[in-house]
Amino acid sequence: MDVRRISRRDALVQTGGTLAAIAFFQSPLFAWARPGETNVPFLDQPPAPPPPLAGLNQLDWEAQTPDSWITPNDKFFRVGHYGVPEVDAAKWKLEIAGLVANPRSYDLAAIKALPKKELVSTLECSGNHGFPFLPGAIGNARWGGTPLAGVLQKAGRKPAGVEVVFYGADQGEEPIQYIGGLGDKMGEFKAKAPFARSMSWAEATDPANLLVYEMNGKPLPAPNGAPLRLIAPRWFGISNVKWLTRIDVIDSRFEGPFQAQRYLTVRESRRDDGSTVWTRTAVGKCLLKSVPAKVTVQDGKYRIYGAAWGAPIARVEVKVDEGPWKTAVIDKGAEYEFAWKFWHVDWPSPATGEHKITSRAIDKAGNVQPSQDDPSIASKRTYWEANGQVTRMIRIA
Ligand SMILES: Nc1nc2c(c(=O)[nH]1)N[C@H]1C(S)=C(S)[C@@H](COP(=O)(O)O)O[C@H]1N2
Ligand SMILES: [Mo]
Repeated sequence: MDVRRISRRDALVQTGGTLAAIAFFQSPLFAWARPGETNVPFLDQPPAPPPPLAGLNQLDWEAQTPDSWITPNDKFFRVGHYGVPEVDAAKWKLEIAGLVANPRSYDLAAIKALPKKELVSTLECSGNHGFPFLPGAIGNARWGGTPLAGVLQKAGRKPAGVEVVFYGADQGEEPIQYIGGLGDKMGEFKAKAPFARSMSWAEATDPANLLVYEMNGKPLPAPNGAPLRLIAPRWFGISNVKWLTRIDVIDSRFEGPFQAQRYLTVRESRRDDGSTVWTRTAVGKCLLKSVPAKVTVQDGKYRIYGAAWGAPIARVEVKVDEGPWKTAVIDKGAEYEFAWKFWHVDWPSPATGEHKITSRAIDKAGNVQPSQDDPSIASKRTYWEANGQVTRMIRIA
């Protein structure tokens, strides 16, 4: 994939080909909250993702109903950079190793014997909305497992241990550039290593983090990380390591390819003196975000539905075209810290013709989801962490 931010205008140009197809687009009839309401499909339907992402199983926003506040396991998106590894749960072990006082290995029965906790939380890929073809790399599930903090505290940190590395069973080759001893040998070789991500000890022992073996009351499915995965609800998808085999405590920052190379956000940032510098930061914690999910009509009365997540949500606002922001009603999820909120706002009497619908979330600290021309979004040259306001196009007949 091309490391380049695609602007909304580009996105609309790229989806232009699908506009003509909309006439043939048969919208299924879904009721979110009002009996008998029907969907008015958005004009800007996402294009098909490139073939390597075909198995992503993206969320279909316009098919969401009140029941889909929990995303069913078979509708949950799936990302695996090295495919789905074959893991024999009967032979599987989780090693807790490195700079710990009590290294040990757990089989699945030993993990399940630890205190059980359930958590409803939303998982979003940091690439979601980074491309026109990627609006549905998100889902919300009830995860069941045991707190990671308990396992780490049992292991006990040695004083030098500062970083906790999570390894998956999936492996792949990644390029490494090197310069030989005297600087005269330069080149690149490929190194095979398992998928890995890390957090600091303090971040890893956050009581919210779970080692998960259940998803929506069923055994964790293989594509989502069976037999055991990390769910770190404050973090983008990439940190939620699947098919866990080993947790290593080390004495320095971890710079694996998914930490320090492939998941970087690059911005062209302006300093106070007007000069420009390029900054590179690792994709990390979730960001405040919302989307308009669908528009329905019932007896000529229109309603806009959507979702918000990524931070403690105080409020969601919606605007039509360049009109005023209108506060939405939060319908579902308000009492859950890490689960998305489902919201709606009535749109009583839209004029016929094309309209733009935009939503923005406001968190409890007063932060506002940035607009597409906010410097934090506009200066971004990579597709990750695309939490800018989402605008959808619609035609009212
Ligand atoms: N071992 C492993 N864990 C992984 C990945 C991976 O490729 N390998 N992909 C990550 C990414 S980028 C995302 S978005 C989430 C997706 O989780 P899901 O497949 O359950 O939706 O898993 C994360 N954990
Ligand atoms: Mo991801």
